[in-house]
Amino acid sequence: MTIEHAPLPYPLDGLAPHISERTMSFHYGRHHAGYVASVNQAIAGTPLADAALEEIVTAADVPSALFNCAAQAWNHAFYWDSMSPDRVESPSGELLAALERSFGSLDAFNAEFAAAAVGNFASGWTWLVSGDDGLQIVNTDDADTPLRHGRRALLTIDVWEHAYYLDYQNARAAYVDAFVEHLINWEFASTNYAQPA
Ligand code: MN3
Repeated sequence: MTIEHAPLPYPLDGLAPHISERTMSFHYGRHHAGYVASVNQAIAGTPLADAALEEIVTAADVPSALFNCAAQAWNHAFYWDSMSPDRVESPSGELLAALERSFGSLDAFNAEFAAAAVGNFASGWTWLVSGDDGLQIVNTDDADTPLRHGRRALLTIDVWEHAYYLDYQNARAAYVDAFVEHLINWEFASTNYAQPA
């Protein structure tokens, strides 16, 4: 069994003009595909050969090449699902209430999430996660992922330069604004929030 490079949940040009078809063809078609291929190469003939991707991410030594490619494979699939061409304006009632408890309001969350993503001084990721103490915004470096820290991810944005450089060059803030204003898939985040612990 091998790890699947799952199809995108929308066409390559589905997120345009906010994220171009060209960016998606490199990001999904080359970067993400490369991580998936590296995982499959690394697990072949090992005890993890038949494991699910989540198991590989949590079983891999950190740091290790296997962790890096497995976590990046998982993170990217989660990122594609975190966006939608059809703007889903707001979270479910339960998630909205949780966001209001933790951040004050949806607008305050949006501003705090954008500031964290712009300020993440790394090739990394910015996440909305849920845990025992409510909702939090978390930045991770490189391939690091909430899966490894026992936190449930609800939403993520990739802030590695390859995610935005073709469309926005060094203007990460413009990419982050487009994500927050036009691309967040609140239905996906709400479904993740509603899952039993
Ligand atoms: Mn990426």
